[in-house]
Amino acid sequence: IPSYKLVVIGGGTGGLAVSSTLSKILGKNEVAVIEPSNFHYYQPLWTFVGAGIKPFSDSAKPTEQVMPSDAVWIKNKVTAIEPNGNLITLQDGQKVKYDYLVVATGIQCNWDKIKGLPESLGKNGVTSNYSEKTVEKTWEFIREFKGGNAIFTMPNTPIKCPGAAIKIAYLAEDHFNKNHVRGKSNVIYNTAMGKIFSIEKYAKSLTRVAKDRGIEVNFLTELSEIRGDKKEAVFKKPGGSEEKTYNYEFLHVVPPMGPPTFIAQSGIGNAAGWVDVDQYTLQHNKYPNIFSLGDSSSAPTSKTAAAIAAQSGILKNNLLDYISGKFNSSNAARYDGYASCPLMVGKDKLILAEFSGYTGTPMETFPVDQGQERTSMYWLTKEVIPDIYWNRLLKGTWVGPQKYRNWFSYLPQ
Ligand code: FAD
Ligand code: UQ1
Repeated sequence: IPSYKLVVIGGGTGGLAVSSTLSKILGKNEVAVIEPSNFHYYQPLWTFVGAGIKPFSDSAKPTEQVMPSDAVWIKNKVTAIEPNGNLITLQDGQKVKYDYLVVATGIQCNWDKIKGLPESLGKNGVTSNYSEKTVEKTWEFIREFKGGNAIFTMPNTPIKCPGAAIKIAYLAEDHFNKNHVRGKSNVIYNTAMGKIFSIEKYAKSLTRVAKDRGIEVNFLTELSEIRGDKKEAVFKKPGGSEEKTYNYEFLHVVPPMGPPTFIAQSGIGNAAGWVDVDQYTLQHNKYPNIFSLGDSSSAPTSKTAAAIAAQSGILKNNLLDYISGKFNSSNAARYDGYASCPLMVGKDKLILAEFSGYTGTPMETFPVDQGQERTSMYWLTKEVIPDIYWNRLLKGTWVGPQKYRNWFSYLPQ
């Protein structure tokens, strides 16, 4: 059985941010990354791709190009972990052993939980920015939209980038104006949640913009079925049974999401099925040689790449201490819940939400009010952050903007 000092499951944002640094420190071929996909995606770009602002090709790179050169890429899928035996089973039945394990398998989109969604996706005006297969359809359908109901949905589960469900509504509305079809269209955001955004400050800004732009926002309105042939979408109250059917010409769906199922089956999940880690140290609550970050971890904050940047610094610190026998949970590095969601509200305006998911309070980097929509923040998100992602986060040298936040905090108010 092949054996590695460190195995990282998942070659997405979190997996590469960690394996890049640790493969350099632990030495060539001591770290293995298990990742089935031939492509790595910069998913935050998909909101821009769906709105026709960036080409899809900017969001994808071959996995072999982004895999750390000192790490071993195992191109396979994990089906089970035996945490008591430090053993992993792969899809083809092969086994891999580890001394230390990092789980970063992301969140799973459960398309089949909405009746009629799998068959409708990519056809008859139904699309989603949440799949590499349909994100370009979003732009095709926005361009072709001639009026009627344009509906945007948000499910009743945690999702990655909770703002992404509504950002595309603002961008589409902007385009309908430019295309002179806005006058004969209704832009409707139907969310299964009770709020537009979890952090009060940004919820206020988003509500103001929605009102100004005439976007209808309906709370506790959950998509339950799509009848693609009739262009009908059925909504109900979460947990309720009373239905409301809408006709649509355009429907952007954010699917229900949940943890990958093998986590719970392997006995490393919490009650909800996320990898059960200490939210501050990111070490597993039961198996001390397992750590986890990103969308598949139980850390109760917004599932974003920005959060992973901050988590990666903490995780690497604590895991290296653990490996060298110096780890002590009472004075370990602690993750503060930092997350960020760049909220485009138009083709050159953006509210840069930055906050702690643990305290619910803003943690803004720049010495300006980021609750205000700004062209500068739009440009930062569109032109600078992608570069930070590819060249710094994936290479292990970006652990979030905390340093800059601290510098700016010395400026006179
Ligand atoms: P991922 O990057 O999704 O990687 C998980 C990896 O694990 C994948 O490569 C997958 O193939 C692999 N994997 C899964 N199962 C297995 C298995 N069984 N065995 C082996 N490998 C497996 N974040 C922001 O910060 N800002 C934004 O503006 C933003 N916008 C977004 C917009 C959209 C439309 C989307 C979809 C996401 C957005 N995000 C944004 C969220 C961000 O992309 C994710 O939070 C982040 O990529 C999660 O990283 P991860 O490493 O946890 O998972
Ligand atoms: C960030 O660090 C990050 O990871 C690279 C993102 O993911 C795409 C983000 O969206 C944001 C906003 C940040 C935070 C960075 C700055 C410069 C405020």
